[in-house]
Amino acid sequence: MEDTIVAIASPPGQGAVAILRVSGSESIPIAKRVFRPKNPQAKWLPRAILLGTIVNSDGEIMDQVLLSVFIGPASYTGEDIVEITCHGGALVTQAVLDTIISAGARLADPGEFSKRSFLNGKMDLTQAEAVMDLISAKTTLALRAANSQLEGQLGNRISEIKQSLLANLAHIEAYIDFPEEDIDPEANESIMRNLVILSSSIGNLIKTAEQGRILREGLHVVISGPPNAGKSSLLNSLLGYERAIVSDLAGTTRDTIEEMINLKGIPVRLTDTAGIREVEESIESEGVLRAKRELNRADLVLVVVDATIDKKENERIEFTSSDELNHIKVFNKADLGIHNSYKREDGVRISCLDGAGIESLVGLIVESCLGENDHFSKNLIAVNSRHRACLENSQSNLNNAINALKESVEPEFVSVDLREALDSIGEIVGKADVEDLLGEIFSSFCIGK
Ligand SMILES: Nc1nc2c(ncn2[C@@H]2O[C@H](COP(=O)(O)OP(=O)(O)OP(=O)(O)O)[C@@H](O)[C@H]2O)c(=O)[nH]1
Ligand SMILES: [Mg+2]
Repeated sequence: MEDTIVAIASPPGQGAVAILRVSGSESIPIAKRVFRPKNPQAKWLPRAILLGTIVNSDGEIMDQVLLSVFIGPASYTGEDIVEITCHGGALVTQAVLDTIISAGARLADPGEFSKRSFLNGKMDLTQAEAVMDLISAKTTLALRAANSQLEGQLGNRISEIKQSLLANLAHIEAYIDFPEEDIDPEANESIMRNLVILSSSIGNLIKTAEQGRILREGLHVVISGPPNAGKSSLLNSLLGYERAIVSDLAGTTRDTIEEMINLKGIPVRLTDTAGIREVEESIESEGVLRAKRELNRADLVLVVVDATIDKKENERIEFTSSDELNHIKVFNKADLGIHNSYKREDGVRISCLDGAGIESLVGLIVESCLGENDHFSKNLIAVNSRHRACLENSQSNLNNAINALKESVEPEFVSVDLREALDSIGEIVGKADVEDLLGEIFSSFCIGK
């Protein structure tokens, strides 16, 4: 925290401009060593933007730049920050960076700016994590969830739970401190009720973890089925361009093909696979193996069949195991007419040729991941796996406390459970002394953030 750090904050490569960030107590003295303002009278006031040149120790001009001044604590990290906007060539950016390092700054670690922001109390851990979610968001829904977390929605909910836990813990501890007072059975009842409510609020947050995973990593949808059913055609239809080779030869697709798409705000990892059948030929049989392996990793399987063929015929072409998987049955080639054997079957009738039914299929895919849970669309909270582990830990301690109260166990034991519940909740928004945890979170950030 004592070092003044510097990093290129814009992506690598060539662009109109690039941004370098310097943060720490020495950032202004360091900048003054390398920056020659065009107007020598220009003042280094908070939020001032100065025009000038960056000059190395030999007096050589590296670039003409704009320099923005932020005086702590009113800055991203809470420290003094200087942001330098230089021309966006790879070489010039590196030259400016080297000049600043020679003048006394150290190259920042990944996420070090955000880590400082957290350590200086500018944001809690959930907000710091939201910065990374925001940067990597693939769809508008993911972006909205990240923004709501950055605004502090999750942090606020956690604080409310923390406050309430603390208040109930204080009651319990009062009994420990004043053992001569008898436990008022009514107060006991009310504490128990409060704890039950808290446990269910935590449960509601845990329920958002699945959506959190989908928004961050994407829903993994695998297209599977017998050869020639139109699986690759469906991939292309959903993507909107001819990504996979389509042909009337059975066994066209061999390797799995994966593409990321945005279905109504849900990021979806869509995988096309080889048609499943018994084959001798080694390349195709490897494809079939891969296709089967992919099924085990799927969140949702689209089981595509050519519905112009008799159902018995399709089933003869060995396609099993779909019943145990989360799946949607898709009857393709509806433009040619559906075979009688499919008339009464549940599933979506589509045609990749004329696009019929594709919208309904998209609707079903989206519903399968947001379906019963309107919790998400209301408040856009979607916890990540770290939050989930803390929440589960907290809830199980809380439930122990509730059971202990029911069985009128000594208040000391109840208090221990509640303290542990409180610790796990506290870990979500962060305690500045958990170095390991911080290292783990911030190391996944990019340099300069
Ligand atoms: N009429 C009609 N033909 C379709 C439709 N969808 C696909 N086809 C045709 O069906 C044939 C097979 O399509 P593909 O998309 O290659 O089928 P696949 O399931 O990927 O086949 P494999 O990769 O061999 O397993 C092609 O000739 C497509 O043009 C459809 O909705 N209607
Ligand atoms: Mg194919």
